[in-house]
Amino acid sequence: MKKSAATRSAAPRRGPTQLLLLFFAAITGLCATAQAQTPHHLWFDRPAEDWERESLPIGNGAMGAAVQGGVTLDILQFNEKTLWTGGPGTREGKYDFGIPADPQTEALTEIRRELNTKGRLTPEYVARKLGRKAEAYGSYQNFGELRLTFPPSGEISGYRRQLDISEAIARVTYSADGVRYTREYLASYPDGVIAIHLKADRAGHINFTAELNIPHNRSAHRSVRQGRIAIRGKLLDNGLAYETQLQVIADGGSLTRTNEGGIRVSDADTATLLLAAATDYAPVYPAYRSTISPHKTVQTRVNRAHRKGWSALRAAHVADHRALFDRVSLHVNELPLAPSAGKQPPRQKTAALFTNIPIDQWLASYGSGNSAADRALEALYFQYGRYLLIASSRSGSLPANLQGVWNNSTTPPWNADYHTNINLQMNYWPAETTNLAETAIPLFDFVDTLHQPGNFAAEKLLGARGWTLFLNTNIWGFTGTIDWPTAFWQPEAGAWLATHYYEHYLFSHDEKFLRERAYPAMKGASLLWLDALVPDPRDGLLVVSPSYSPEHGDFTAGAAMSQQIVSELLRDTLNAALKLGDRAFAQQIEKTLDQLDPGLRIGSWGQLQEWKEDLDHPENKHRHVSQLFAIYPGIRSLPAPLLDAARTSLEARGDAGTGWSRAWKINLWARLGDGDHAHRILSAQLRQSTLPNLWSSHPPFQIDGNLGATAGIAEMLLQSHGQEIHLLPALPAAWPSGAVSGLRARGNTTVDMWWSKGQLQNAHITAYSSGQLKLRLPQNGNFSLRRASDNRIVAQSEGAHIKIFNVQPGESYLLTKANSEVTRK
Ligand code: FUC
Repeated sequence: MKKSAATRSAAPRRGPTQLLLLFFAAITGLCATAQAQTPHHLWFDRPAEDWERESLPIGNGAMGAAVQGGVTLDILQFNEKTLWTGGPGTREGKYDFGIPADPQTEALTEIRRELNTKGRLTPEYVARKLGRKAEAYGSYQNFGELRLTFPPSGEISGYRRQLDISEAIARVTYSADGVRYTREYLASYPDGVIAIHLKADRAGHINFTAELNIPHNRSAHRSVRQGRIAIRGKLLDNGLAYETQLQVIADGGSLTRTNEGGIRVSDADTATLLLAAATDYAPVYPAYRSTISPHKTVQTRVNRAHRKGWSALRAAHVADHRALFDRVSLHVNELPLAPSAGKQPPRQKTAALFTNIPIDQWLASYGSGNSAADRALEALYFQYGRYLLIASSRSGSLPANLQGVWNNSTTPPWNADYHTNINLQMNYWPAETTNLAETAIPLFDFVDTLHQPGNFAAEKLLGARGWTLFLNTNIWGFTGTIDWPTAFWQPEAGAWLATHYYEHYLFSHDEKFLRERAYPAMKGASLLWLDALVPDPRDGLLVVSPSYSPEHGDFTAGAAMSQQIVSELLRDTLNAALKLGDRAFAQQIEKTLDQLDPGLRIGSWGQLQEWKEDLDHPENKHRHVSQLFAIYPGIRSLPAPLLDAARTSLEARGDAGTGWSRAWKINLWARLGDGDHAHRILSAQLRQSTLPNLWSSHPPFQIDGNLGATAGIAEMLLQSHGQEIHLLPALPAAWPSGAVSGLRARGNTTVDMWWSKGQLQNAHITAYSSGQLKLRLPQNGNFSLRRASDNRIVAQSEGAHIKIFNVQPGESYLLTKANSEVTRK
């Protein structure tokens, strides 16, 4: 079992007892088995014909590429996150960040007045008054294609195109004319390049031509020199400067320049291709342009990677990726496992059968009877979400957009932008819980850049201090509204994003982050609501008005989601203000919270109301389940009647939905403690909302469904909202046995667990801060909790299934079930 650096450095201070040795041996054995039984790769037995359904994604956060792996024509479509049309510099000069020159507060007041008298207004009516046509909003762009053309060969055999998600390497292998060929593809974060290595098992057999193609919506100056193709130019739309360079390196054989501007490799033993791309974008309001030319950035990266060479580049890449990926292992099984200390549990006989079938066939056969195969696919899908988050969100670049970092179009769906009424937030749901907190940094960096234009949005559109944005944003600080009636009004987006900063603090206990980054963002987002909430004449409580439950129904005042988000943020900010000693602000928030409508009402058919008035229709199946924000991603514990009402609403909405909608429901059912229901939705997501390459489909492909489902699986196994850590809160019957290691809980702790026959056997909790933890245990079994360093029982119990104990940083605690299979041996 691999551990994070943090876990390693926090090893117990004193020698572990025999019991601990037994436990570690068992867990280690299980996790080693988990690696063996849960494959960390997906593969096809043919090249991709369809980019969206079949390509295999690699990425380093800033750059992404889709591996298609053709035998005679291999197309590597690639992206760089900052290549966007729109924004400042567009030729018409119309870009205004979505903010009107004159305040629209009069129109706002008028709408509020009308809502007070009429109760409801149609989205079309409100959009005419408060919406605006977005100008020069722009779209995320396909950067281009690297095309590798190979000479025709005899019959191809043994073709395999595989993505190894634990090493983050894609590989194409096949045989032709008695020669075995291998191509490896990676996107290196440490070196900032995409690299491809081609080899054959016979010397002198690497022959191909490499060309770069770019879309026509940009000027292009090409040069080919010393094995390097460079293309540079500007987007016609906004003058954004870009450059891409490809270095071709051959070992043995020769390199020649083709008449078409490509590079031919002839009779080489191996070849390496290094690809970099950049623009002169800078995440700085208002110009968003850097003084560093993309030429310099790209040239430096390719030169450095060239000097480093393939082996060192590959080794650094794998080490970098594994340092994140290996922190969590998950294995679920339909059979009880009974490990004995020091011995590995027996391997599943069926393992070989399902790990060795192509992913499209494996996915197609999901649910048709081979439950070992199904469980392994679920675990793979969980880890694939972690892989995709690592590949599309690393420090130093923009956050994961609607398609992560992968986009093959110049007019992608929804501009492949950042939607903030669920999608961007969902992308980051797994970041903390699945031990990838670093991947959330691009989100904070990005949202920080929205504060300034967000101040103008607050002022001009809401007449308030602070900052916010609405439904959607681009990389150019768009914080205003658009004119799409059933979605444009989402002024709580800033508040929702600000809660992510606080989550990062709750998981990490990083007080510097809280003080310097989270609190300013949270305070600014809260300030807006101190100004923008209005008293509701119906009951005098403070409400958001106008308010719109995402993409559903009419405009009203005080829809549940609006109120729940604002309440969540204000409570987070109050806690942070108290912690940091900002008493004056804490008092202001307390006062507002006292009068705030919390947006939690039980309606006539027992449902959690979506609107302040009881308007919900029990037959309604809308994909957004916005009224359940407080259940998830909200982090407060709620009283049982509200949870029951949430259950009623969720049941009425049904299990169907688009990719992200199902993913949300997995999290919600997990929070409601119904693992079987969560699992049912996960199964439907795999069957109906997942493309053969395991990308989630809305349709079209959207990364949120992948990342949301990964978060949902983590939430089934471990929860830590409501000030307690809940072990196996929603374990489905389909997963009677399993082991997970490395999940993170709020309170700066890491948790490993092993369960068997549907029952928790042991858990290992490592603390990284001092404080008090409260553990909620499954109902079955009696557990003892011991400190690893001296084997002392540490917890006081509060009721049979609650353990409360003080923890020290670097100390581990072992929870053992009486008569557990480990302790008996
Ligand atoms: C939200 C969703 C849509 C889609 C879009 C990108 O507006 O309601 O279904 O996912 O984002």
